[in-house]
Amino acid sequence: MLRLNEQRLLGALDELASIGAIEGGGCARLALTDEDRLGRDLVVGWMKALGLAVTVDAIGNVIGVRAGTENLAPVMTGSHIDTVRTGGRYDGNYGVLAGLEVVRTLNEAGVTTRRPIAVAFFTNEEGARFQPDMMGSLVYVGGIGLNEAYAAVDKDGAAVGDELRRIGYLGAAKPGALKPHAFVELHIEQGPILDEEKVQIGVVESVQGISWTEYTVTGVSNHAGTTPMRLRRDAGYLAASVNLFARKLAWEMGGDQVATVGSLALRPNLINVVPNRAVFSVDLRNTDEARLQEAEARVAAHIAEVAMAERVEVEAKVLARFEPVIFDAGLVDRVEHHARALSLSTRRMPSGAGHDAQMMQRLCPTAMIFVPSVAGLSHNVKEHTEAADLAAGAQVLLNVMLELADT
Ligand code: HGY
Ligand code: MN
Ligand code: MN
Ligand code: MN
Repeated sequence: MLRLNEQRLLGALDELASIGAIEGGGCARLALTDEDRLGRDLVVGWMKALGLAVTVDAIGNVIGVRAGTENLAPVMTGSHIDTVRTGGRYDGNYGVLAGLEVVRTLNEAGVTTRRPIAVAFFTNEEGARFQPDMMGSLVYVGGIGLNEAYAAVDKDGAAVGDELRRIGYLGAAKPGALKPHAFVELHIEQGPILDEEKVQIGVVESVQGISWTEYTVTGVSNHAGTTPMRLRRDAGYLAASVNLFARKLAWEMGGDQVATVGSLALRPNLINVVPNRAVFSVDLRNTDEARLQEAEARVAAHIAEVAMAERVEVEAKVLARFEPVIFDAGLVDRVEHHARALSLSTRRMPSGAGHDAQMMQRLCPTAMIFVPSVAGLSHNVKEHTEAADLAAGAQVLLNVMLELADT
């Protein structure tokens, strides 16, 4: 059996993590920043050195293709190399670099495959700077148009289209022109399940639904000392109230329901002024669409009730809304089969995090392979996966792709 080179994979992960490196061993390469550009340039260089035909599409997705003996739809793997601001070194990067290690292993062994093999990284998977998240893969599958994506702006008003041009990744290729035969994404779990249960491979059956909303609350700034409580129109109070409500709701609903108020900005943000403006985000997720809609409705009702009582105005902006996605059953079985054939322990599970694979399932049979995250930490510089687990996941990817490439 073809074995990939674990040390090379670890070395590539370290080298990519050195770009945008931050205190504590993580990396910050927000989408379309100069750090993202440098990471992209490094990976594109590796793709070319492996002899891949590299294309950059109009939303900045990059795909390297290794020719097959027949001109058929490729077997594609990939993920993302943009990170959140407190990113670890494995989220996304691992799937892309493992894909390149698969190619390197085939090249060294002189193995040809019937189908081409493609390795992709998609633009702005994280959605930390520009929303929606999974933007590049969403455009790739026709989920949103290029102009809508180009118009997305960050907190400083910089637009995706302009930033793509600025970093030199506004490509010519039409997103989605290359329709894969199948797509398999290798990723760290980013949650605690595999680590707690000491299971080596997560056979991912689905991705939970995601609901991102940004609320802008307008109240009245006033003196913190002289303004009696009965006269206040405190925008910050509503934001805090939603945070408490959403958290309590998630506990009450139980199951997979999660709720996060991750970003909050108050104005004027001064100790002695009642805030007249609050801008905050609500991230709600559930594997069950009906339950997710219930959570959305209950949060919205709470906001309306408090806004009325506090006499503040609230404007809601949906930043991302994706229903749960079920992966291709046959491909999921194949992942499980190959993991077990390597005597690796497995368990089937949903993904709590969003991934490019959830978009690719709209285009072709798709599945994901998870490896454990130590203590379930991710979107945290302490994100860690043991070398043996990284190697095991990549070996499953190699074996699944090799089999698919000859179907
Ligand atoms: O938030 C997510 O799950 C994805 O990484 N953007
Ligand atoms: Mn990721
Ligand atoms: Mn992430
Ligand atoms: Mn993700």
